[in-house]
Amino acid sequence: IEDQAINEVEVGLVSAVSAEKDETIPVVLVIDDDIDFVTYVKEGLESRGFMVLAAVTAEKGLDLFLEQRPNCVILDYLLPGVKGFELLQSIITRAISEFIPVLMVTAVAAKEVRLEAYKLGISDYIIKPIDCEELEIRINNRLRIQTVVQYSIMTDELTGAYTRRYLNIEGNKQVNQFKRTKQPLSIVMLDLDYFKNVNDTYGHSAGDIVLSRFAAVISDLKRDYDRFFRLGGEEFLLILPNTSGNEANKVINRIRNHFSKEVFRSDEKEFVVTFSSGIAEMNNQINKMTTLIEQADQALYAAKKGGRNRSVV
Ligand code: GH3
Ligand code: MG
Ligand code: MG
Ligand code: MG
Repeated sequence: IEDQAINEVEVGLVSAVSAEKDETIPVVLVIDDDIDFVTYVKEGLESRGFMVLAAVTAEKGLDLFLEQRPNCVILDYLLPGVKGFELLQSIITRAISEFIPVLMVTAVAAKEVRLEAYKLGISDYIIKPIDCEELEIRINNRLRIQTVVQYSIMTDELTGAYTRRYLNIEGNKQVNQFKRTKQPLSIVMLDLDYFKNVNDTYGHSAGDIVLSRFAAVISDLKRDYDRFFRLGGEEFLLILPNTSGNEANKVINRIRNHFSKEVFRSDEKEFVVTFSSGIAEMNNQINKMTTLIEQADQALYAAKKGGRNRSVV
C-alpha cells in the first residue's frame, strides 16, 4: 500500500485539493489500482473538461469521496485487499444516498458480479477496455439527471442559499479539510431580529423580500469558497474556511454594515431589519460540525440576550 501511495504521487494522480474548486466543472473520482488505466482516464477526461481525482485503493477512494464529494465515481471491482463488495459497498451506498452516480468499470464480466453491482445501485457497468469518448458520453448521461436532482436538494428556493440537508454533507467535508490542512475554520450562525414582527406588521411577502435581500447581501460579500446555508425560517449559517474567529467577526461587521443600509418599503412605510450572530472557531478538541454549530448557537443566544443587532464570538 505504501508503494502505491508513492506511485500516486509520482504519476501525479493525487490532485491538489482546491478550496476554490470551480463548481461548474464536473469532478470525477476514479478508484482503480491499474495506474495505466487511471492515467488514460485522467488525461482523457481532463482534456474533455472534467476534473479527475484518483485513488488506487478503496480506502483512499472512500476518503477522497468524503472530502471532495465528486459528481461521479468510476469504480473498479478488483482492488487490492478488497474481497468482493465489502468496501466497495460503503462507497456505493454513500454515493447513492447523495445522488452521485457510480459507474463500475472493470475487466470482470461475470454475471453474478454485474448483478450484485446493479443491486447495490450502480448506474452503469462497463467492461474494460473502454475508450474515453464512450466513457464521457456514459458519464454525461448520468450527470444530466444528477445535476438537476442535486441542485434541487441543495438549494433553497427563496434565498438561493444551500439547504440544511446539504450542510450534513458539506460540514463533513469542511471538518476533514480542517483536520488535514490545520487551517483555521470558523462558522457563523445568523438570525434576523424580531422577524415575526416584520411579518405581522408588513405582511408575509414583505418578510420574504427581507429574507432574500439578507441572503443577497451575504452572497455578495462572502468569498467564493465560503459556504452559506439557510437552516430554516430566518436562520442562516456561514462556513468560513481559512478564517479565524476574529476575522469572521470582521466579515460579519461588513455584512452588518451593508445590511443596515437596506431600507425596505411596504405601502408608505419604510423599515430596516437587524440581525444577531454567533461565531465559533474550530480547534483540535472539536471534531464534529454539530459540536461547532452548538457553540455558534450558544454565542447567537448570548447575542440575542445581550440586546440583539450584535455578534458574539
Ligand atoms: P428573535 O429576535 O428572538 O429572533 O425573534 P424573531 O421574531 O425573529 O423569532 P421567531 O423565531 O419568534 O420568529 C421567526 C419568524 O420567522 C416566524 C415565522 O413566521 C417567520 N418565517 C419563517 N420562515 C419564513 C419565510 O419563509 N418567510 C417569511 N416571510 N417568514 C418566515
Ligand atoms: Mg483492479
Ligand atoms: Mg429571529
Ligand atoms: Mg429564529
